[in-house]
Amino acid sequence: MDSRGWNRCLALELLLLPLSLLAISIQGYLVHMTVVSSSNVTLNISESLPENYKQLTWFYTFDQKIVEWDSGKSKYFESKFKGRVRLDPQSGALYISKVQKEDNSTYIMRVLKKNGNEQEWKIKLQVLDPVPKPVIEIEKREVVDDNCYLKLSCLIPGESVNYTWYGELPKEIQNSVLETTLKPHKHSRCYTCQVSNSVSSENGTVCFSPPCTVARSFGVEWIASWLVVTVPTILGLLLT
Ligand SMILES: *[C@@H]1O[C@H](CO)[C@@H](O)[C@H](O)[C@H]1NC(C)=O
Ligand SMILES: *[C@@H]1O[C@H](CO)[C@@H](O)[C@H](O)[C@H]1NC(C)=O
Ligand SMILES: *[C@@H]1O[C@H](CO)[C@@H](O)[C@H](O)[C@H]1NC(C)=O
Ligand SMILES: *[C@@H]1O[C@H](CO)[C@@H](O)[C@H](O)[C@H]1NC(C)=O
Ligand SMILES: CC(=O)N[C@H]1CO[C@H](CO)[C@@H](O)[C@@H]1O
Repeated sequence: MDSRGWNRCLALELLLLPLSLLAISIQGYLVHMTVVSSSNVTLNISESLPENYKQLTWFYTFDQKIVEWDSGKSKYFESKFKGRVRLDPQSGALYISKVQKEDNSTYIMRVLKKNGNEQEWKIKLQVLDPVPKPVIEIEKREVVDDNCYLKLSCLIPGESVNYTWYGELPKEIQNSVLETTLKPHKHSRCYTCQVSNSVSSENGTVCFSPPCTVARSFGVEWIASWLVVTVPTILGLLLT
């Protein structure tokens, strides 16, 4: 991308950031926007429209027109956007209220200039639902000498999310499952699972008091726990 391109991108970023957008990345002249569902979105380009353009059209996909401005009038087409969109002919901005997941698409704005040429801009809009609260499933086995093996599974129904476990761990774990062994301890130990996508994040926390009792939990909707009777073979398996 040339420096003019970058300037445009920067300008666009600065322009869009205050509009409660949570993540924006830009590649070339195709703008990517990621927004949370139910929010209001403005699709806008960073540059001025050509002077005295003749016609301006916003498309949802190439064959689905949303609105067309021509001879001083905006015509809104029958589409799922009717009643939810508004065009600002001055800037070409398209306001969409209450975006839904189904609204994700590459939107196209096409402008017919006075000289008969057409120019086109594309904005790729991704609409994500906020992540739900995670559910932590606990599997524990008390092994000899008050060592407690824990397998904590952070569960989210069918979503594309990132997981991070925090707690008294050598380092954060980027996985939905945390396996650790609680050594004998005096104070309770807590583990937090953070689930996030690019528009939101939620935590679930579970705490254990010595030696291995679930003490407190936050953001945990239900807990399944299996207390497995300790037998030397399990210990053998776990400690290897
Ligand atoms: C979105 O826009 C509608 C009107 O179009 C307004 O009533 C609502 O408050 C707006 N919501 C947000 C979150 O800005
Ligand atoms: C859209 O972009 C143009 C050009 O940068 C700017 O003048 C205008 O204020 C913007 N409109 C909105 C609604 O953000
Ligand atoms: C998860 O994290 C990686 C690396 O930070 C990122 O590239 C990816 O987009 C994230 N996925 C989601 C669903 O947020
Ligand atoms: C989730 O937990 C992490 C780690 O403890 C913390 O940094 C973050 O602020 C928490 N987020 C929320 C929404 O509570
Ligand atoms: C442009 C875009 O992100 N399109 C996606 C919208 O959502 C459907 C279904 O989830 C996907 O198949 C598209 O790729």
